[in-house]
Amino acid sequence: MARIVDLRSDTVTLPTPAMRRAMYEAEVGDDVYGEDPTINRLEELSAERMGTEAALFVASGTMGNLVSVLAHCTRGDEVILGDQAHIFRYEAGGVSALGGVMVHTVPNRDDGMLDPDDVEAAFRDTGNDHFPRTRLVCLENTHNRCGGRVLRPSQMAEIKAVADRLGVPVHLDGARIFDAAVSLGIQAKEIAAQADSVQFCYSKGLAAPVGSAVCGSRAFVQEARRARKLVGGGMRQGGILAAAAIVALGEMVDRLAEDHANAKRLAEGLKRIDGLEVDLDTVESNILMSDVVASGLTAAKVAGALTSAGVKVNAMGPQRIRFVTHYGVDADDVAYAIGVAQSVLDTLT
Ligand code: TLP
Repeated sequence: MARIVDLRSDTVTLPTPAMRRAMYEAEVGDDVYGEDPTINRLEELSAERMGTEAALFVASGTMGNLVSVLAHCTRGDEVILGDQAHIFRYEAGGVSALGGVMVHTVPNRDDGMLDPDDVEAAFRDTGNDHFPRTRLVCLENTHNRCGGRVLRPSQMAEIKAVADRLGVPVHLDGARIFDAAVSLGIQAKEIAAQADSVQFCYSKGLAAPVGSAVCGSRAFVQEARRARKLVGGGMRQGGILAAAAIVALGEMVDRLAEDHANAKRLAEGLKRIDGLEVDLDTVESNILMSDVVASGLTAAKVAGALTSAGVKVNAMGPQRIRFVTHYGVDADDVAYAIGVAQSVLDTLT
């Protein structure tokens, strides 16, 4: 069979042998009654990792962000978030469709940050009956569409300060918060401390098959639990899945550094290819973006040709391709992918 290197996303990671064993042996119960010991354990461990009072196991990052917004907001409220935010771009408009919540976007800077002045200017005057009520600010770290860029806690604190002053909470889409933490050489809880609630995924770089956590105060998590039921996310004997997530938290965090090193290697290799542009300074975690402008081709064309040649990638814009490294890709795969990219670009240009 022809060799495949799948760089579409870290969502394609397969569970480790230790995860499969843990799933087989998991003690389970009915989680809607709070009786699944494995989910209860996972929730404790997750809260501990984020430094929050409580955590909730949910089916996906999308569901985690949705129930967080539902817990913070009511219909007609407004959320301020970046125009490149995953919640705005890739979650099927769930907060509006299911929560009746308006989104108010402000531009994301290239590094994934929001301008604190823009956030402040986006706040509504609560004394004016014409306006929706600003109820939440959302950040994302690492930032997916900005190319896996990492926000430092000090940057997040600038946004938190504005939100605190204006009296609304901050939610962090921390789908890849452990990538941010490993990249900065700090604990994830130092990042989580700059938000009132956090969603993070077990199922991306950490390689668990399914699931995310929603973390925050006990009162917030209770509301999120109710919202999870509302959207059909009460999972009964979900401990089978939580068992893999426990292994993910325990064994898969530190190795994210390998994915980051592989992303750097890949970036250096792709940069040498005529027609592909990569800004090495922006490669901070396991995601990198390559510009195809110089090739004179569309990203869809180049991504299609790479995929046909066995290096699977996604176009993330008319002239941008995203490459994501993960547990299923080693240094040899990276070297192979660079070689394939070279010959694909030679053929196309
Ligand atoms: N992102 C996926 C796609 O939806 C684009 C990917 O391949 O990167 N927040 C962030 C920052 C994400 O990147 C994702 C997934 C989610 C939330 C949603 O997680 P899931 O897929 O578990 O619903």
